[in-house]
Order: sequence, then C-alpha cells, then structure tokens
Amino acid sequence: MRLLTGRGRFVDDVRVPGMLEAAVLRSVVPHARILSIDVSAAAALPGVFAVVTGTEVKALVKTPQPVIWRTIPDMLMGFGYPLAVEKVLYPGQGVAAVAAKDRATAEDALELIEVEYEELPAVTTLEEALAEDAPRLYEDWPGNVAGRTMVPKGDVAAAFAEADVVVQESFRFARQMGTPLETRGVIADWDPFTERLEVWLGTQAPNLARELLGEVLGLSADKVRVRTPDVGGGFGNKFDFYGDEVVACVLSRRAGKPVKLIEDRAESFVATVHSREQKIDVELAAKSDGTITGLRGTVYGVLGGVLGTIGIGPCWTTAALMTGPYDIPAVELNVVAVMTNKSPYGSYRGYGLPKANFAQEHLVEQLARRLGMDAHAVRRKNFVPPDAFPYQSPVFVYDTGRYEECLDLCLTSVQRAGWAERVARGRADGAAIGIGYSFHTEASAFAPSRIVNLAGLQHSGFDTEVVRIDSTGHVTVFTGLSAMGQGIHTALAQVAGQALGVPLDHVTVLSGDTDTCPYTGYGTGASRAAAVGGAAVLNAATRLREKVLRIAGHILEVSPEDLSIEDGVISVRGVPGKSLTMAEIGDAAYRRINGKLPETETPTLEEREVFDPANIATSFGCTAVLAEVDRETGVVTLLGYLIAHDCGTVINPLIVDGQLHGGAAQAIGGALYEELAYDAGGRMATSTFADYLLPTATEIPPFGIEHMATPSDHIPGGFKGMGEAGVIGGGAAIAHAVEDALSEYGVEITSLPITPPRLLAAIKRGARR
Ligand code: MCN
Repeated sequence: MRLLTGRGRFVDDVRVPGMLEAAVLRSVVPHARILSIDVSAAAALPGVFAVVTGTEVKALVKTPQPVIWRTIPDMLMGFGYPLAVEKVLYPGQGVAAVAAKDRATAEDALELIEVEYEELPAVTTLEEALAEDAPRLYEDWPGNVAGRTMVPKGDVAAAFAEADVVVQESFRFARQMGTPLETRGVIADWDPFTERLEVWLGTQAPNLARELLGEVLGLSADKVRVRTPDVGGGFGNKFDFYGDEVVACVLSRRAGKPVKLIEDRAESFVATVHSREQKIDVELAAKSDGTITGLRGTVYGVLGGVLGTIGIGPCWTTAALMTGPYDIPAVELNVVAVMTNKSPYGSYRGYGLPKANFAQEHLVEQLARRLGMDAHAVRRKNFVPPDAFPYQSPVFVYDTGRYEECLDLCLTSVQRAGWAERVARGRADGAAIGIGYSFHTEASAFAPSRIVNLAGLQHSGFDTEVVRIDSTGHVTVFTGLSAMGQGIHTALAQVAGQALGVPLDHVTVLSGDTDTCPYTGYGTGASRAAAVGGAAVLNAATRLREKVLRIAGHILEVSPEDLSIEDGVISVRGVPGKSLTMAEIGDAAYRRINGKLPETETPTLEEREVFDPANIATSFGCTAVLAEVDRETGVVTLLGYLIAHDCGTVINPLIVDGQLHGGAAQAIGGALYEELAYDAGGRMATSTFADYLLPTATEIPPFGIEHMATPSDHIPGGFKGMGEAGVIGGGAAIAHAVEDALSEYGVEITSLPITPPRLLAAIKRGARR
C-alpha cells in the first residue's frame, strides 16, 4: 500500500546535502584497444567537479571487480576493473566517468571526452568464440574458454551402453535480463575526517555490497555503511556487485562531495547484467519401459567480456540441477565457460533452473514420444518417490517431496478448468490449440554455509535476525534481508507475530542499514529469505515468548505452563480476567523492574538468532499451459495458466500467489518475447522496450493456483522458498503447449524465445515433412 500510494523512497529520491550527480561514458564498440582518452575539455567544463578514467580508478583500487561465485576450480579469471583499462571488451563497458553539479552537466561533459579506439574483431556468438581462429578477448589465454567443470554421478558410460533407447537434443536460450522497474542506483559519500564511506545502494545484498566495496577500496567493514532504501525490483540483477558502485565512491573521494549515479533506462540494457544465454547439448538414456538411466551432455555458458560477480554460477546450476524431480542414477554434465564481447553474465530470477527444467522436460516428452508412452507416465515412473527423501541428487540433497501428488493436483485442476473440451472444440473449429506441462523442482532456501561454499560461493548462507519487544509491548524485527517487492517484511512480521501471539500491526520490520541491522549471509536471492530468515525469526521469537511467559508467571504467581498468549494478552488458562498485556510485560522488563522482573532474568526483551540450516529446501510444482497458435502469423496466445505448487508451510498465501504470477509473467516474457540482440558487428541492437519486448497485462492469461504443503524436515516452521518458482517451469510448459497445438506439423521447440518468425519457419519445415 505504501508503495502503491507513492510513499516509497528509492535511491533516486534520496538527496544528500551538497550532492553531485555522475554519468558514465560507455563504449559503443564491442572490442577495441583504448589508444588514448582525453578528458581535459570535460574537466574544464563549468560545473564539473571530477573526471576519472579506467587507468586512474585501477590505480586507486586494491582489487579488480570481485567474482565471488567460483564454481570452476581453475577458471581463468576474466576480471574487469570498474572502468575499462587498456581494452574495452563489450559494448556498454564504462571507460570514463564524470561528477558534476547535475546529471545534464555530467552528460554534457561526457560528450567532450575524446576516446581513440583501435577496433578489434568482435566475438559475439558461441560459435565465433570457439572457432579455431577466433580473436581472443584475453590475449594471454589459449582461446576464449575460461574453464570447464563437470557434474558427475554414477556410471554414465554403462547407462548409455545398456540403454534401450537414447534421445538427444541441442537447446539454445537467448540473452535476457530482469528489467526491474527501477534501474540501478548508488549514492556514495566519502567522509575524509572519519575516513568512512556512506553508501545508499539499491541492492539485494547490503552486507555483501559492504564487504565487496571494502575489499575493492581497501577499507575495513566498519568503515563502510550501506543503506538500502526501497528497491523497485531486483530479480537477481541487483544481487550482483557493479563497477559503477566503485566509480561513485572514487568520484566522491575525488570531488570531496557525495555523488549520485543513477543508470538510465538505455544504459540498463548494457550496464545491468545479462543472463540466460546458453547452449545445451544433452542426451538421455532409458529402458524401453520408460525408466531413465542416464543423462549426459554439455552446458555452454555464453558469458560476457568480463566475469560478473557470480562468474558462471547460473550455468553450473543448470547442470547441477538438471535431473529435477527425477531419480537418474548416472549423470555427467560438462560446463564450459565461454567469453564473448557482450555484457557480463549475472543473476536473474531462476538462476540456471529455467534452462535445466526446459532441457529436462523436453527430453522426458521426447522419450515418451519415442516410446509411444504418455509423458506423465514417464514422469511418474521416474519421480523420486516420497519415501526416498532425503534424496541425494548429483550435488544437492533434496529434503522432502510428493511429486506424484503434485502432478495429480495439476491434472485435476486442468480437468476442472475443462481444457480438454476447449481443445477439442477449438480443433473442431480449425484452431491450432494445445496443452503443455512441465514439472519443476526449486533448490530454495539456499544455505547452509557449507553447501553455499561447496557450490562455489565465497560467502556464507546463514541469516541473523534480532527480535525485540519494546517497553510498550510492540515488536521490532531487525533483519539484514532487504525487501525488493517480494513481501519479506510482511512474511517476517507474520512469523514473529504468530510466534509471540501479538497482532500483525504491533510488529515492525526494519532492514536496509548495515550499521544497525544484523549480518545476513548474502541477502535476498536464491529464494532463501522466507525460509532461512523466517526460521531465524521463529527461533528468536520462540525464545522471547518463553521469557515473556516466565515474567508473566512471576507477576501472576502461576507457572508459565499455565499461560497462553493471544492478541497481545497473556492469560491464565481457565481463569478469566487473570491476565497481563504485552505492554505490561514490556514495562516490567525495561522500566518498573523492581519486583516485577524475576531475579534470574536480565532486563530487556531481545533475542538474536543466527540460523544456518542443515540443508537447502526443495520446493516443487507442476505448470500447465493452454495456448493457441495463429498458423498464419506464428503468434502464440496463452489462454490459460495453471500451477500446482508446494513450498512447505506457506506464510502468506496471497504473496505466494503473487510471486507465482510475477514469476510466470517473466517465464512468459522469456518464452515468447525477450531477447537481447547484437548486430553482425557485435553492437547492442536492443536498447529500448520497442526492441526488447516485455509481456504486458494483455499478454498474461488468467492464472489458477493450487497449493499443497510438504513441510521441510529441517527448517523450523517447515518453510521452503518459492520466489523463483513461477519462472522455472513456465518456458517448458509454454513450449509443450505450442508443440501440442502444432502437433500436426511435428514442431519441436528447442530454443527460446519462440518468436513468430521462428515458429513460422518451424511450421514450414513441418509442412514439408
Ligand atoms: N513466502 C511465503 N511462504 C513461503 C515462502 C515464501 O509466504 N513458504 C512469501 C514471503 O512473503 C516471501 C516471498 O514469498 O517474502 C518470497 O519468498 P522467498 O522464496 O524466500 O524469496 P526471497 O524473499 O528470498 O526473495 C528472492 C526471490 C528471488 S531469488 C528473486 S530474483 C525475486 C523474487 O524472490 N525477485 C523479486 N521475487 C521478487 N518479487 C518482486 N516483486 N521483485 C523482485 O525483484
């Protein structure tokens, strides 16, 4: 409501006294040697306070841009600096930056900067990058491959040698991005007297940003404060740490004034991380009864010119989780990290899972077609059964699951919606209409720290929460988890309120300041905040409740076991009228302590919980899509979208449904519209929403959602995460609906997005069969 009524405060709304505004000069050429940069005219422009180039920034920082997700052990590190040094490696890479009295002056100054480039041939596609004679981005590397790794399990060679049937496919996924409504923004304020850096930053990970800023600038953590106001969507893009953040700090130091740097929309297409682009070559071995025995292949991550914060993390995740809900005994999935002259690869909702799910579900359907079986029969045959949990997948241990029930729930909801009849009617009228399914798992609640480290992240996965009841009996939760629209404040308030027995409007959740909020492993991402943070709040609040009951028991001269708390009132069970309010307990703990606080209790009511779960939590779901294809235009219209979902104990059903809707909208964009394109010369070709198409309300079909709840067995409260669920299964379900609609042509969808020209070409190919 606060955000809807315009009361939100985002980085760009923050005004620090004396603040300057900055702008970054970004290369339009994809690959070039920087022969010279002349900033003298820019520096002389009235209103300009500081100008920096890449070489100057490099001299001021202690390290290049950090890469914290190192899934490939001996990876060649294509490190970048906050601004390009000697060479530009992608269109959009910053080469110089200006701080001026306002943004317009800063932009005028950028026009006065003279950069002399020696252009080099651009490497834009995977094939170009892997060609024998490919130009090398890093001249001292043997090629453009930064590294390789493998996800192994069991005896793959034997599985394929003994298979009755092998199906194989090659998949392509376009570059896409999260496109949050609010672009990235930072304000840096260096205080030369305290030697402390105050930063306002739109980020999903304030603690991480604080540490990485400190690392790059050579400051200890206490010398950096990161404050995060409202974040207008992050979608993973604001988990990553950007050179622009360092540039703002360097400019602030130079100018001796606070500096704001806000990315504009056009910049965001090149300066915010891209994601999704992959090629996956994979094959599946099976028995003639549909039992899957092996999965092998290669995931090529088409990375950018320099490594982003998370390196090849999403592509490794694609391989690590490609078995999805299926019990596949033998797996060998190679991961190849390939550098190209494009924007850095980074986090985007779903991480590697939408691609893993697409490949996995396509292969299952292909296998079913080959064996003449129903695809759901193949799914059922291979699901990890409920009694096999905890289940060791190639990398992660899945905690709990009831996959077949979830599939049935989805099928029942499709039946109830009358889709089969609708398809029959539509087809009788000549329409190309069909239904598609996909079943997904989500490795959510990303933790514990040891698994997070095992997965290559040089950071931890625990969370710290502080729950306080104040002297008026109201509750404050201090969290390091930042909100970016996913409703985490509401969820944590509900958990605390329910555990303490106080009404929701007596709970305040505070986040967004590393000086005052506790340390969280790495912020909001990987659908972890509700489960890991919720469990930490639950544990802290449960201990606090016990203290409240002990104090109340002391005052009322009854045993704490005889007390209950409801709506902020502590009552003696069975004795009407004998009660205390939470405010009276607060008063006893903070103010009128004498006689009211038992001598064994310390004053105040506050608990801190550091929670590092034993494992990740695996939620799951089944998506069904009803789609119609216009055979003349190749346009796909989605007519219905049903999800059966399980994220353990649901904290807030309304938010969970909203999360599924939002994720599904992004799946629809990824499946049908979104593609960051480069022209033949390697320049960015999509720089407005007229070129990069997002689905709008008119393209989103009505959603139906069904829930079941299989609690996590190791997370207090039984919560599992689900913030990415909607985006994971959508692409495959949409593709399968399109395939079903066009079954007469034998169309198989193996790349996303499914644009009309591509679909028309596939229909034509099918018609020729
Ligand atoms: N929830 C619940 N019960 C559960 C699990 C979740 O009620 N058992 C609700 C909670 O209100 C919680 C929300 O669902 O706040 C999402 O929970 P969770 O799965 O823990 O995800 P996170 O809070 O860690 O959020 C991150 C996740 C990710 S990784 C991306 S990317 C993402 C997303 O959530 N970006 C978003 N959802 C987003 N939603 C909005 N509006 N904007 C973004 O940028």
